Amino acid sequence: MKRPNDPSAPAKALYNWYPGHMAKALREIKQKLKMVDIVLEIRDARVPLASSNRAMNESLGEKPKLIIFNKLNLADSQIVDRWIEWFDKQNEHYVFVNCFDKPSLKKVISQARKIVEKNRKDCNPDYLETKTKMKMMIVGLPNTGKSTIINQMASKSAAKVADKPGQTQVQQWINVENGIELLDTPGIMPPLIEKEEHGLWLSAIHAIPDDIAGEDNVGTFVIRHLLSIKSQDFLDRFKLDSADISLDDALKKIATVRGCLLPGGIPDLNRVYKLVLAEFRKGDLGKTCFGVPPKS
Ligand SMILES: Nc1nc2c(ncn2[C@@H]2O[C@H](COP(=O)(O)OP(=O)(O)OP(=O)(O)O)[C@@H](O)[C@H]2O)c(=O)[nH]1
Ligand SMILES: [Mg+2]
Repeated sequence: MKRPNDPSAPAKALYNWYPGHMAKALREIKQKLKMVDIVLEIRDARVPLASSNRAMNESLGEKPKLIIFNKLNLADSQIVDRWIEWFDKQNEHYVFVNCFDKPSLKKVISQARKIVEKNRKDCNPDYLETKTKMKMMIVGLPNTGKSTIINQMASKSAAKVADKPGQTQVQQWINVENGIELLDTPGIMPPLIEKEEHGLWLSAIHAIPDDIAGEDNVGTFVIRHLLSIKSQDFLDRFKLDSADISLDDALKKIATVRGCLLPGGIPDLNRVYKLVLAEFRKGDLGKTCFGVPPKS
């Protein structure tokens, strides 16, 4: 594994994580495509573009697709509004949700059904709306909440979920009421992450395991980011008086406030990075987004 402090590591390679089960999962997605009416692509509302996967999307061909930007409850609502304005100009079906909110998930299902019915009519002008069967394949990057969405839609714990990327490793069909069948698939990373910044964003939201880029690298990035946006939740939680402090001072203060100290009062940085990442991912350090919509 290439570590961030390894000078021989090319920046692009640092964040690449493409274990064997992902290549297999992509092949299986292509095989099952014919069986489904629609693909739900799950992305993370905090990283709306970089949490997509161009290689995977290309293999979906012309299949109707609905993009779900999940984890809305962790995202900065002002930046989300800018993304909504931007996505309204793109030719794609999309919705932002917190999947633990049942009414918004119901809307997702009815939006998917509309897309499916329109597609059926477009393919066959004599088609009469049936409102019966609908098969949906759920795809996306690891840890974006695919299995959780399925469980929420099915109102049961049918698919295993975990707060770590790579939980689902095999496909699984799950039946929902009203003739809906959902296909859970393993999270798939793009084979190559082109920009270092995207690698950091995806590590911060835990689409990439921490041991790929290193907790120190990801933890440092998250602290710098929270200081740069002057997150009040972050400042309050660690009793920081101001965001205009150095990274070192922030690390020392967090270590002191949380008692992460080695003998002699030296900050235990490994513990600090771990706790910052855990609390950030729970949303305890404020709602945030990485990046803003492109100008064009
Ligand atoms: N805050 C918040 N957490 C969510 C949401 N959706 C899912 N999660 C959490 O995200 C974590 C990952 O969920 P999973 O459903 O296992 O993600 P997955 O996409 O199936 O992951 P892989 O199987 O690894 O590809 C879990 O800890 C969920 O509780 C959401 O809308 N908001
Ligand atoms: Mg899963």
